[in-house]
Formats: sequence, structure tokens, C-alpha cells
Amino acid sequence: MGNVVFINGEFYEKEDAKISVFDKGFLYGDGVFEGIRAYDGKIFKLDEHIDRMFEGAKAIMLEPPYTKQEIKSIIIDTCRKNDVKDAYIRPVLSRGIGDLGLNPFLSKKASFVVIVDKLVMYPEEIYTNGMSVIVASTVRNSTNALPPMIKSLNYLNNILAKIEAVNADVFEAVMLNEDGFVAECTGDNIFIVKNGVLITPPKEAGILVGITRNEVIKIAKKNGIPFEERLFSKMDLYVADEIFLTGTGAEVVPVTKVDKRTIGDGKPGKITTFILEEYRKLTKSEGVPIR
Ligand code: PXG
Repeated sequence: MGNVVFINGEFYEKEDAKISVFDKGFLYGDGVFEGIRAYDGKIFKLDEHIDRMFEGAKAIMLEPPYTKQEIKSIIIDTCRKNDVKDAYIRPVLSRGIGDLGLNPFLSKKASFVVIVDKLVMYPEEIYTNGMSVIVASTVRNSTNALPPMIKSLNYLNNILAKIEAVNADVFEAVMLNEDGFVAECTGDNIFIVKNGVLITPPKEAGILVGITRNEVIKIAKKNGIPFEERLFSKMDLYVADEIFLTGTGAEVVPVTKVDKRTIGDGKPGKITTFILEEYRKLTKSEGVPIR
């Protein structure tokens, strides 16, 4: 795989792909990003990811240096230059170069970067046997402080919970919100199944509204799986019949242990398995062609 990175209008080899230390993304995490996936030469849900990035930018009053259409072309072009079929695509939009102060409006122009890399996936074994997770003691950012809806460059909240996961020898940690309700994981949304009903926390729980999450909800509705968006607690996780996580990289991951409690019969559940299959069908059939 070739490895060229788009930075503000030019392509650079990986070794030369550098950003100024005065970039506000580096100094303060002032910016937004996306994680997109390409399957077999097609970019999955590209418009949805660009829309989410633009919404985040709008919320933080960051003027993107390109239009949505231009960004779409740049992303496709960067994939083409890297000659990839299956890839992880990381657009980053930062406030750009400024002084050492906080005032974002002193930066004249936002920076835009596109990195195309190999996908780092969970081991395949996890999709057949299920994943173990913990509930983190780190609470998800408050919506009134740093809205999780904004996929900002400031991921320390998630990283603190991820440290707990790694220390506990698991891949993911569930994060509760300030009220003690389940919000999401460090880089994945969460669903449970109880008595045949599929349940996921609403946006108001303080979550990043995942693009995979949205697709899973569509799959459930289309196939007549009873579905509710509502708050639930850590206890509901412990006694759920099925649990799965969703994310661009993860797709649909069965969870079979939470805080050492076995979920259901300890194997990926029926609804989880069905949704994973349907989601994988979608990723194979849709997408914006790279060539
Ligand atoms: N919640 C959070 C907090 C996320 O960061 C998701 C949910 C899932 O959203 P999508 O749109 O992908 O269905 C994410 C996104 C990684 C990594 O390397 C993963 C994400 C973000 C950054 C890095 O695993 N997931």
C-alpha cells in the first residue's frame, strides 16, 4: 500500500506528513474528525460522515476550508492515490494555525487532512465467541460541557475509559452518563436485547450518534424487530439477553461478558447475529466507488 497523506491541498509521503506545533488541533484539540471505512473499492456512508463532520464544525464555529463536494472529491482522490480497496479513512478538520491563546477566531484558515490507512480490526474470534467488556468508572462527558455529539479532536474522556479497559484486559469499556445511565463505549455505540426488544440509549443520553448505529436501527425496523430508544442502567446490561456494540471499525460486535457477568447463554445472540449479517450485506452492496 502506498501511503500518501492529504494536507491542505498537497499530498505528502507518510514520513513527511506533518502539521505545525502551532496548529490549534495540536495545542487544544480544537477541531473535529471522522472515521470512515472503504470496502472492496467503495467508501461506505461517505456523505453521512461528511455531514456529521460539517455539523460538528458548525457547532464549534469552525469554517471548513472546502465545500462538502470538494471534501468528498479529496477523500476519493486520497484513496485513489493510496491505491486501496479496503481501508480506514481519517479526515481531520482543525482550527488551523494560530497563537498560543484560546481565541479560535485568530486562526485565519482551518487545516484539513486526510489519512488513509490499513484497518485495525478486532480479532475475528470475537465475532464468533463474543467480547468481554467492563463498565468504566470514567463518566461520559456531559452534554452541557463537551457534547459527545461533536466528534471533536478532544478524546481524553474516551481515552481515560479506554485506559480502564486495557488495564482490565478487555477491548472496550461501557461509559455511563452523569445520571448513571448507559451512554456508549469509548469508540462504539451500544445496544441490548431484552425479551425480544432491541434497545439503545437515545441521543439525549449523551452519545455520539453513530452512523453504524443509524444503519442498525434501519435494519431492525425493516425486519420487524421491536425497537426502542430509551435510557437503561448498568443493571440492565448485566441482565440483558444480548448485547452488541456498533462502530465503523467494529461493525456489529457481540458482547458476552460485562464486568465478568455472563450475558445470556454466553454466546452471541440470535438478533445480534442476524443484524451483523444484514449489516455486512449492506457494506458489500453500497458505497461511493473509489474509481
Ligand atoms: N461512539 C464514539 C465515542 C465513537 O468515537 C462511535 C460511537 C461509532 O460511530 P460510527 O459513526 O463509527 O458508527 C464512535 C466512532 C478507533 C476509533 O480507532 C473509533 C471511533 C472513533 C475514533 C477511533 O477504534 N469510533
